[in-house]
Amino acid sequence: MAVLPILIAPHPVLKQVAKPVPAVDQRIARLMDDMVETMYEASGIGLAAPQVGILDRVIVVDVHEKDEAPNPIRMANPEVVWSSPDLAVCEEGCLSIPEQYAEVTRPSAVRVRYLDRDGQEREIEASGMLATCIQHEIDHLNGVLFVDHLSMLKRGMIMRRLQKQQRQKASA
Ligand code: K1U
Ligand code: ZN
Repeated sequence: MAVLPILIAPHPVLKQVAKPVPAVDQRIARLMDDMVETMYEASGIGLAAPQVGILDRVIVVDVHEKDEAPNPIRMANPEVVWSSPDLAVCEEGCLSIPEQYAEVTRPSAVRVRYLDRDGQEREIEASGMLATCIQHEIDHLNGVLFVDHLSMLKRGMIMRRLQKQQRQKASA
């Protein structure tokens, strides 16, 4: 397995729409494993393939608590087949927008169809942080970042703070 470099906004690849994978072959299974390792190394709870520069519809998530065993979920071609009418507000972060956080409103529960690491079709019903994280990752597959759910004012503030932080990091 390998740790992959994570793209930082405003990288143009993060705004592109990823392509469905025709099947979960060896390359996709390997990509899923590398993404799980990359997510853990970055202390994240999710990761989408475009964040590592690959425009395939693949995501990984793991929202296990610190006192629980790791529970990574690998998904190809994830698709929301049902969303709850009730909404939840959750503070979100993004490994492609480091150290910036904001509250985002989304459906509080979702049912998602996907292909697992063995290419088997599965469905999962998620609520709480898992629902938020899966929706955040599916957004990445459609070129959408959590800041795109905010007002133009808040988005501008976060992107300016990010650019300042990246400039300081580059000159340190
Ligand atoms: O897709 C990503 O960039 C990963 C992202 C997932 C995510 C976090 C929070 C809400 C929705 C989706 C992260 O893992 S950011 C880092 C993180 O662990 C975190 C940040 C804020 C709240 C909880 C966790
Ligand atoms: Zn993200």
